[in-house]
Amino acid sequence: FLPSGNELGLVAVGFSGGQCKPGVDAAPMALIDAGIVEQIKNDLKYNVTYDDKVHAYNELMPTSDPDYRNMKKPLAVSAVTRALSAQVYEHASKGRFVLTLGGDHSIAIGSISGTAQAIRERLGREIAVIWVDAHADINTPETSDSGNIHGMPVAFLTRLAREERQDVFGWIKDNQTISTRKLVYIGLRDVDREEKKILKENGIKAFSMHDIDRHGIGRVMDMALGWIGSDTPIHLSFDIDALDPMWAPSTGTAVRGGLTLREGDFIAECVHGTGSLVALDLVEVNPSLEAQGATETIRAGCSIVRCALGDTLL
Ligand code: B3U
Ligand code: MN
Ligand code: MN
Repeated sequence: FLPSGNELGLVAVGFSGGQCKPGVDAAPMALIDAGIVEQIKNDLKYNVTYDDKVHAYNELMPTSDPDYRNMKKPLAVSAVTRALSAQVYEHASKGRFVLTLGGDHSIAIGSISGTAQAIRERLGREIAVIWVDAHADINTPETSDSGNIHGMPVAFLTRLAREERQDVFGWIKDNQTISTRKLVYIGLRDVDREEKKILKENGIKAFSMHDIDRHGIGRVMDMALGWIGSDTPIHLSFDIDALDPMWAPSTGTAVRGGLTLREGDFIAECVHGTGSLVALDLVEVNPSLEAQGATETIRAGCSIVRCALGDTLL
């Protein structure tokens, strides 16, 4: 089921409405200016399908978007992720590997639902999701303290949170959802109390920074990929804040005690090595925060993407 012929579809999503800090919408352009597309084409030899646009989805923005069930900007996030879901589906259903450059992590509602649907239809398979992040992003609207939807995407994708209203994620169909059994976290270190309860009660596989300290990233990757099992299509959703702020300071909610640059790259290399990776998100790069560190954060993001696409050291 490998995406055939090194075909890659790129979607650039300049959206920041899943959280409160402006600037994360500028990340796709910053990554592209740093040469990510050339690297993918020339160095890694992918055939890239890209509409040459950073999508802001301005035409989808509601004039009024009051909080609903404690969610901030519910209409905007729902509309953008719905449109993104269709874009990602379009690429994935044609057998392309899909690279989505965010944007805040709420956009994973769109990218993962699109991949899940395409892989179900094309291969009759459920995808696995590897979520690399300092945070679990599995709050329901009711458990969230912040109301920021970038802290909720996993809840909506797994149906732990659901909403009937079509304009507030009610558009998510069963064939666009993922199973909690095929979800694995790596890098967690800032998980809300209610989220910990959700992880426990649902038996969700999670490797925290403690686990990485104890076992080393090599064994953690063996365990993570062993849990998923070989021959399962994988969507990798990589939040740059999984990296320690030493390597990726320019992100909305930096948490100290994170992954080194090499550990982040290693995760991406290992997932590539399965031969089962079908889609990748890179999210939460915010070049306007810690401006001195923006260049390194962008370079770290480019490096993660290259590693996930098969760049090798030797
Ligand atoms: N869990 C908190 C904080 C958070 C989640 N994701 C990020 N921050 N980046 C929340 O708001 O749900
Ligand atoms: Mn996240
Ligand atoms: Mn995060």
